Amino acid sequence: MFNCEKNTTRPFTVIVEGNIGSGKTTFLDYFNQYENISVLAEPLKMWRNCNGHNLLGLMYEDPKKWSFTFQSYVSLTMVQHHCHRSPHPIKLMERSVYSARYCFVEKMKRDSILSEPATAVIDEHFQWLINNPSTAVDLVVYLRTTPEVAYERIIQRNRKEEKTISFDYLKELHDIHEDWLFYKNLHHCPAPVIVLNANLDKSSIEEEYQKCQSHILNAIP
Ligand code: DGT
Repeated sequence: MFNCEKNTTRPFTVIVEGNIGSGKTTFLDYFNQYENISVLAEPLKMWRNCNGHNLLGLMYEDPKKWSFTFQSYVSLTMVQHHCHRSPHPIKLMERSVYSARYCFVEKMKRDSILSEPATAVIDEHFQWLINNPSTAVDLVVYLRTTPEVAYERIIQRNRKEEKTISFDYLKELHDIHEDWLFYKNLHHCPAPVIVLNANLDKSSIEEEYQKCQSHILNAIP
């Protein structure tokens, strides 16, 4: 069994989840102001450049060919974040091994993008990971948007790899997040969930963030 935090106390670990375009980065930026929190943004830069290969771009260009490769790399980079030795008592992570499996791989399974053998490997790997102490989490913050708002934000930010994302894709990914974290009838939640209204725009969202601020900041005495 691996435990990257061996001989250290595991920080209070918060994973920030929500659909593509739900505002996870803005949420993390807000909590960056606190000195006792380590903020780990999603390793998007690595996904766009794995030894010269843009795996994110390849996955969107040809999902059947590249999804397994992409998910393998997502899993590695997420484990690196779960294992990150935080110098602070609180750690905030953008996404996790959980949303990779419970949302994205779930969607790929439904769309028959992954072969059964590929899914079997991903599942064995995932089961092994979540039985290890390093992937334990203490709180989930679910940034809940409507798919319409998330879609509009994706259009506005205009990331070149994401041009092929359709509204239907985003809506199904939304439903999967909802079933997992709001209705809690899909997969198990790894920790208690705080749901925030992430449809609000930048001018009013900080008030919404404050609803979970004390849960995070007061977690460690
Ligand atoms: P935001 O807007 O700040 O809430 O965060 P985003 O939308 O930049 O971050 P995220 O994680 O929702 O998505 C970044 C890109 O990476 C997006 O195109 C979806 C993709 N992505 C993230 N995790 C996975 C995964 O496990 N599998 C697949 N297929 N795509 C993923």
